[in-house]
Amino acid sequence: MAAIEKRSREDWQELDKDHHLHPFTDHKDLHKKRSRIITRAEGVYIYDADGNKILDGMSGLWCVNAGYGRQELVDAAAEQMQELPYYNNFFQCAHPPSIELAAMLKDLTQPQFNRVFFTGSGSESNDTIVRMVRTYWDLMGQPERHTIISRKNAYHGSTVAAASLGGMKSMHKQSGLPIPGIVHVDQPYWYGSDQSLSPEDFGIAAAQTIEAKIREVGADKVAAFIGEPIQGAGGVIVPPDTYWPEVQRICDEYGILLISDEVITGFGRLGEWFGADYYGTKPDFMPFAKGVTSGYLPLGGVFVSDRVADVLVDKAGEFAHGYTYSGHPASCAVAIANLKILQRENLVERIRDDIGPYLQKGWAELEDHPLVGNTRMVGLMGALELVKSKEPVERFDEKQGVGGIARDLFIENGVCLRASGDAIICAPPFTLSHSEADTIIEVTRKVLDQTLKVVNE
Ligand code: PXG
Repeated sequence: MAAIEKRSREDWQELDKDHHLHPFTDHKDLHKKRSRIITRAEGVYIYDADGNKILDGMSGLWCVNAGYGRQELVDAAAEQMQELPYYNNFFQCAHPPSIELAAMLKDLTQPQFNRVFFTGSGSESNDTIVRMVRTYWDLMGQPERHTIISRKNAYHGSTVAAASLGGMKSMHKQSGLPIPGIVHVDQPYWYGSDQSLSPEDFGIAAAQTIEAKIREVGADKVAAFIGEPIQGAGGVIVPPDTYWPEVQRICDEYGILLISDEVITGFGRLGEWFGADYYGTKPDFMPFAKGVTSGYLPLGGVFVSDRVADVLVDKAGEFAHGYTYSGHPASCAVAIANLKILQRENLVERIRDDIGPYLQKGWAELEDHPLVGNTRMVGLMGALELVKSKEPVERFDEKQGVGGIARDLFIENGVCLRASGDAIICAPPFTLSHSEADTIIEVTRKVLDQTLKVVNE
């Protein structure tokens, strides 16, 4: 018997309204129009309860990288659940899926990474890192090295520590964050600057805000710097090429740990296995989640470099931290099957050499549209910014909600993209075909025309 009752769309919407609190949602606003009920998916398409077919240009929430309908992943979960649906990795136990996955992951990463700590999500991964970073410096005899530097507009998750690492003002405001010992510097957002510097000089200057913060806090008090290789939820902020090498130089010079948050960029989205590989950094930690299972089951984790792991193993005694679902067997089995798909179908190389450049070309051409101030895309991670005027850059009034208007028009036209303010974000599954890429570009052009009409009314 099916576990899920079959009801009409209206019945589901009613139950949803009465009983379900959603993440990142204005419920009063939602209840005026009701939820869009998604019932199934196949390939790069999702289907709603009315049978509408929508091209998912966001891979769910940046995670369904291998696409929907992968029977192999379903089988991996079912087989593992029959064999061992749950057991933990606490108290001197382990199970084959977590062991096999840990060993497999090590082969995909840079040589300093030989060990992984499993969690259930990206937020839990970043909470884990806050504790590991501070424990590491305690064990190194420098307990005053406590402060973690992050960036404005960063997104590192929604738990208390992860939201503190994040630089979203609206999140901080709602619950008295950040927690002590977390400070924020500028993001490397050249298009959002006054553009008085060249992108190259701006990249260096943005990185040097980290150095200024280190001096302000005191070099002996800074523990780590965290950044997403490309900021995702904050609007796909692609840093100038000069940025990450300068960040690496600063971290090296002051001996502070570098955390590359790979929750979105990990497992291929930029056409390299990790964002750190794309930008040539050598991080000490890499939190991951999402794409490791292509979102089929929840799983996260932290790659811990030898520099830190050796100290934790040798000196920490018991590291008193862990989650019931750290390395859940079914999630690990799905991750292994998913990574095998990425390898067998050469999906990461496909992004670098084929579908990435193909979609990037069409996306860049959208810049000729009167509403589009800027386009950017690396691998299959892109954004375009809707502006009132291009030269000089003039933004729409926030209250107009132009990004939201465009997002709703996208859905009406059968493509799901996400709005972050007035930036439209695109991060489709790695399996996107050329004709599906053409559809994204054609629909985007049409939606831009329609949005312009609404704005001019
Ligand atoms: N780090 C980064 C870089 C992320 O993008 C997290 C950590 C937290 O992961 P979990 O698994 O705890 O959600 C994320 C998550 C959006 C959106 O609207 C982005 C995320 C999550 C939900 C929505 O862009 N990123």
